[in-house]
Amino acid sequence: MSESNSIESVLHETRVFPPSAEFATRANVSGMESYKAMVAASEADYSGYWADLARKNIDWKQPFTKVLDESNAPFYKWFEDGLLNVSYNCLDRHLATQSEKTAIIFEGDDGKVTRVSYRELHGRVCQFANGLKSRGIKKGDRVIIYMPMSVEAVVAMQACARIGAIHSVVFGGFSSKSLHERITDAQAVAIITADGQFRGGRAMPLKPAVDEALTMDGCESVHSVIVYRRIGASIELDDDRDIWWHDLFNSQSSVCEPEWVSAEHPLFILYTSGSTGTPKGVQHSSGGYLLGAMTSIQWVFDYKPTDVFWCTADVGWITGHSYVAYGPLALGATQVVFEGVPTYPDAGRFWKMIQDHKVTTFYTAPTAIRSLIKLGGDLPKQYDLSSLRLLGSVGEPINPEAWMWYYNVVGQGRCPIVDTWWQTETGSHMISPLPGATPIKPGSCTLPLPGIQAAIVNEAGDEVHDQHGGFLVIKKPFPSQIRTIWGDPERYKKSYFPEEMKGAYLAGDSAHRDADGYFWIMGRIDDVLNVSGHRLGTMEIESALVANPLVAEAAVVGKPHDIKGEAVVAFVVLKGARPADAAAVKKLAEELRNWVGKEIGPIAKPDEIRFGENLPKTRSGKIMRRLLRAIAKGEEITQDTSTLENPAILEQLKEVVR
Ligand code: 6R9
Repeated sequence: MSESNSIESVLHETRVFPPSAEFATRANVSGMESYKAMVAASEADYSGYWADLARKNIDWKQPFTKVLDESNAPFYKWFEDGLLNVSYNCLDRHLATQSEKTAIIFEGDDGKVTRVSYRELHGRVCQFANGLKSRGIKKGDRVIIYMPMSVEAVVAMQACARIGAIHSVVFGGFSSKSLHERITDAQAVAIITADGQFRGGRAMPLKPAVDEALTMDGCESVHSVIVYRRIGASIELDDDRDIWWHDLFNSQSSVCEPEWVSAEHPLFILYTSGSTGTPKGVQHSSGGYLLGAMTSIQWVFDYKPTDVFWCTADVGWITGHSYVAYGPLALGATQVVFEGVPTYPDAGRFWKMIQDHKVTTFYTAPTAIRSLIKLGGDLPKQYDLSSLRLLGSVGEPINPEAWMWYYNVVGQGRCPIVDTWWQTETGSHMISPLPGATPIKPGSCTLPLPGIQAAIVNEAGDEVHDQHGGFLVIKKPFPSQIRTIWGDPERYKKSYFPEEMKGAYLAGDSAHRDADGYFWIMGRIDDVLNVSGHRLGTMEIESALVANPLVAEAAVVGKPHDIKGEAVVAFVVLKGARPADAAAVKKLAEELRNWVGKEIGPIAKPDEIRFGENLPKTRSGKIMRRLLRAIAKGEEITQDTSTLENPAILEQLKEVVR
């Protein structure tokens, strides 16, 4: 899996790139001594350190008196009696000093550019927030947002925050089934969506998936569907339930007093894949979450008011929450929001946009970098990228080869790369270089941020200091961490704070540290795949496959993929006989791929399907996934297969149907 892949390449990695004197001199955190001093300060007075930052960064309606409450661990609380509003912190507080500054430079799939100032964005958020209130939506209600990348998606999130409603953004590439699962789990009262979205020159409908989800059981809680018109599709509106965004919006006042909430009030729920069962609704707080987004942008992205920041992540993922919808706005930054895809109209799109908008800080995923190398490794040279000063990477380990290209060709050897390790659950960066301080090594996310106590432990939860590695944990609670799994506190405890870990947060990744103490992430320890930086549970894909009437049993594993990081390989046992001719087998495989696409979303479609009369199982009936992983990779089978119930099956499963 990606694990062995990255181990192989990083074991030989010895290059080190210290920050240039020029970058370091101007940096917010300049030199390793400054970093070490921050770490020392955070260790000397842990809660005091975070409290100071919370006072400095956040505008409180009512200051907090309590910092960290550990009395009901692992249900930690931060700044609980403080009152704030996240949207106030992202918008209102900038109006006195920089109301005309551009908050968002939006570029559509078609290349059309719109600029929105802080004053305008504030007005729109207030207007839409009043619209939500007019539909009876109030503090604590859950609102699903199923939208394309747009100014409106940010407005929708901010408007929820303004009235204290808890949003749950569902990525526009997810199917109606996935959407339904999230609507019912969150018991949402409203859905904000669009008629469709443009991607790569094509108009794709969105609203029909909402309609389909709402015909399924358990959606009685939904009383409103608000539809933003993006593609001009003719769609059906249910008079009682549905309303156009513009009809709701236009009649509203642009004054809306924010709802002041406790720092612990849930800002949002974001669903992510775990090792078992249905996706987990990761619940985040308001105060601690905002603090993590803000401090990390200042430290890791070395934020300067003159920056043009561009994080390419969709708001459907945590990266698009912390580094598009909230963090940059809280700091009063100018940022680019992009609707389209990196390869349309050609693989120079990102570079052209960096040139056109004079982007200084560019944050993307290794999978995008790898695909752009493949499609046009020389293309960046055709553009003026001299505005860039800092590059970032997120989502999966970046292989040193892609890192070097990013560094030399995109960054022209001038821009530090911050390889940021973090998760949906951590809310903000945990391990990352500080670009004016940390010497960087290709493939390593380097060192924990100040105030983050990361460590590597063995199965007994004891810290290991050798270089073999183990489980990545975070030893102390930190402000931006997950508060619970929505509606399932037991699962929260079991998933992240298993007893062996002695109170530390178990991240679910394996990692090792080198002689300099740098962290190198090796991959997931659970049955979670990382496909193009997106987390997918093998169980989710297996359940989708067995839900097909033709399928009796299925097992899903990952295998290394040049661009996507990991590819999905499915082993399928049919209920009936396997079709005799090759064309029919191929057709069936295609049918099942599309089925998974419909059940979960196109990102989960298996890259390969292999059919067998059986799956390799131990005599106690456990599927031998290690074996399946070896078969998927085309490796010689060296494992002991003597405990297999049905050894003959292995030959059958080697045959690939594409
Ligand atoms: C932010 C985000 C989290 C998982 C995480 C790890 C992998 C993320 C990484 C990285 C190596 C990095 N991951 N960043 N692995 N280096 N810089 O991606 O959140 O979607 O929850 O995924 O992604 O495996 O556990 P999320």
